[in-house]
Amino acid sequence: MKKLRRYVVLLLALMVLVAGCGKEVPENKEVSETKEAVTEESNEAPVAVNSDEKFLIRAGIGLNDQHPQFKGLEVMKEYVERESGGRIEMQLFHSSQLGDDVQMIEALQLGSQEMTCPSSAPMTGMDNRFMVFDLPFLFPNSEIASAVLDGPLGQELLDGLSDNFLVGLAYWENGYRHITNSVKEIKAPEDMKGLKIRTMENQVHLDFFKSLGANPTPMPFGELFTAMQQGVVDGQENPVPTIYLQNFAEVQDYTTLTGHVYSPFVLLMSKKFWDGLPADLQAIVQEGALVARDEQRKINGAYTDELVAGLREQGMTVTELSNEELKAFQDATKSTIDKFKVEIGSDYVDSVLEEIERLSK
Ligand code: KDG
Repeated sequence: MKKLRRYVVLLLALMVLVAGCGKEVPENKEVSETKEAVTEESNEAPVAVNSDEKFLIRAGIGLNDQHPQFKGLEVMKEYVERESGGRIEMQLFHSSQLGDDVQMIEALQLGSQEMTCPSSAPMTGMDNRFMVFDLPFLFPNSEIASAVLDGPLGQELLDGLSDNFLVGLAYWENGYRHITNSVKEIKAPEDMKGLKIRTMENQVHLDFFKSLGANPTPMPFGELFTAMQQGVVDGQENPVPTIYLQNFAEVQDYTTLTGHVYSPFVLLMSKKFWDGLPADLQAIVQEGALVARDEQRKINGAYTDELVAGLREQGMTVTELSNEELKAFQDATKSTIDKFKVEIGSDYVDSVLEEIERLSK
């Protein structure tokens, strides 16, 4: 199924490449022409605008415009537009306005959108190694997670994306995920039995919730709120900033701070668009992605610390687990690591585990 989907995307991308041979990306050409027309209408002497010099980056995400992910995009927009002297314009879209994570990734591959920033979970359709980040209770803290992601092991995965018509620019932070639900307080793995939980579209997440006895349903983020509201699912799991800023308290009563997985965002660009960017602008985009990454992680960290209290103010019961209670969740889901190790690639998993151990000393 995964292979079939990949072939369809490859075929479509080939068709687009053949059809577009020797042409500019249409939307980006239109931007230049619009700007030319505006200049010609004014009384000032027309400024010659070379259509090759203006580029439009449409960046779309699933979360809303209050989320640190969107703030990161705002930082990047400011940097890239300033440093390029206006040769690049960034337009930002939130709340799945351009589609869900999988749809936007496919739009990048076809060259009909320039940038998106999914969680790493839906990326596993392209490279199984991304599943390593979905293994439960892997990273002991976010500093170590960032160091592994920004180091050679994380970079290796970003570099591999070019085979899938994508450019991996950087890892941003989604954060430690926690379980919410509308039925009861969760303190032990047994409490999860029979609960209908929305997960991201990813095998490791499904397996994790199955080993807790829950009933997991994969679903795009954009459909989640309504699914909780209508009782299609009892609960879900996401980091604190998302639970708070997407107002999940309106449809969920309980949060348990399980922190069962650290979820990175992967900042992606369309390779078709990237290949048409002059080298100086490529450098500005790459640098902007890293400048914004550092700022985005800072904002996300601050929100994470502050907003646990916010969830209580929104009326949720927030349950913190003792080390012993947390260990019960770890023990119940240990089998997930063994089950997926071969599929991910034993060598890659071992390298990540060794790196975590080295950084933990
Ligand atoms: O903008 C990113 C979101 O679309 C998504 O990745 C958020 O963690 C997420 C989820 O639960 O789908």
